[in-house]
Amino acid sequence: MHAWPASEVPALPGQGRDLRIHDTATGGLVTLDPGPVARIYVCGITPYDATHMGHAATYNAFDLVQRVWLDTKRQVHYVQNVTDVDDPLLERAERDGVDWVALAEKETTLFREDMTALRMLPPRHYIGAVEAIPGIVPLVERLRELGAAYELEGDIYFSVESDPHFGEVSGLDAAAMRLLSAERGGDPDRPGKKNPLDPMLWMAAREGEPSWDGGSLGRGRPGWHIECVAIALDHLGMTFDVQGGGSDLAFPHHEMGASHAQVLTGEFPMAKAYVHAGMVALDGEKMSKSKGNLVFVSRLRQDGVDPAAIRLALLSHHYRADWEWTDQVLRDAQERLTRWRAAVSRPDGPPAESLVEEIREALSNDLDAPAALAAVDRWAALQQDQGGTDTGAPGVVSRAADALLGVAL
Ligand code: 5CA
Ligand code: ZN
Repeated sequence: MHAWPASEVPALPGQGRDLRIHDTATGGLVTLDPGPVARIYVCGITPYDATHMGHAATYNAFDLVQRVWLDTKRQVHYVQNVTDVDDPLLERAERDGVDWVALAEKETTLFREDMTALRMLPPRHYIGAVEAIPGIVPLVERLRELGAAYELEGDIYFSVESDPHFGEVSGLDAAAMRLLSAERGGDPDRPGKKNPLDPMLWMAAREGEPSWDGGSLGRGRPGWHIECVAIALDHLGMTFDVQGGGSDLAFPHHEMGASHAQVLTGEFPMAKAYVHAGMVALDGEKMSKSKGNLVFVSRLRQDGVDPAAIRLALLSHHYRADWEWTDQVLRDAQERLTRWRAAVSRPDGPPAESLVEEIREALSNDLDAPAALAAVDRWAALQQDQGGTDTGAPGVVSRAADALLGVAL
């Protein structure tokens, strides 16, 4: 699949800083030292509805990761998937009487447009589940050979007990895992499973549903976790730097994915940091396509909201916090954008070198975007109150906002 066009990332004076970030598996901050090429996998959308503010907030967090690394002059190998075949997509297509392929294409196109408008840097590889199937089949076959997978009425399951590290990503107890498994696409109550938590690797073809040739697995379609693992291992290999997504993916998705990868390769861990963004809510409940309590990026854009203001609204919350989308959040962001634009539109201003360092420091400290915004606010207030004589400063501030925060002033 093709991704979307990259906005330019201006070069900044001085030196970028290494990223310290919260890792769900260890529960603490880790300083990543990726070497010249940083490797990150971020779970992409299931394209059955438009991009909402929750998705945008999560992709904003990982866009900051990429920007921090680019600022250290590293290359970034960023991989993202599109879950373009899965139960929720097929169910929505059925409900609306539309072709599931057409629905996925339409929503993926809209997602690309939203990401472009928000200045999210594209992944280097943007891969659909369907196009990954030829790579998924041999992995499931290999898991069977290793005795880590078994068949149940034609479907193939992964045995969580085959990974001694199972449970280490989310750190949850069995009861909590069971509850979340039932809520998030698992089938803990299906009779005949070795362990209720075992996730499906390959689902045998169902009447009226799409299916593909699975070689020795028979016709069917892939499970959700093995999809991401196949794509990640293919493009990044093992022990990549960051596995990212929203906090609703920590269990079961990233837990299962890590176990699949660890059993397949015999190496540990799959990722050096499992990074999870908080959940954005609307009217007190997590924004979700299944609940329908959504604010769409595309809707705001249609209404004439400047994408830079949407971006500032996302940046005004720490990525790990759960927060509530309100009209006031957007109004505050619009007001901030106006202040910042006025401040950089003058021919000179207060010196900005230390501001660049403050933004760098804030972002390298577990992506503290609110602290970065506060630093720019202080410079803009100084500009407003006292002005300055540094003719390079407004340009430096514009370039820093663009390069490090993805905000075009
Ligand atoms: N296709 C899978 C991942 S492989 C999936 O979870 N798709 S999704 O469309 O449901 O979500 C895409 C990304 O947005 C995921 O990282 C998910 O954790 C995140 N996300 C979904 N809802 C919210 C929300 N309300 N707040 C923050 N992030 C969210
Ligand atoms: Zn995923």
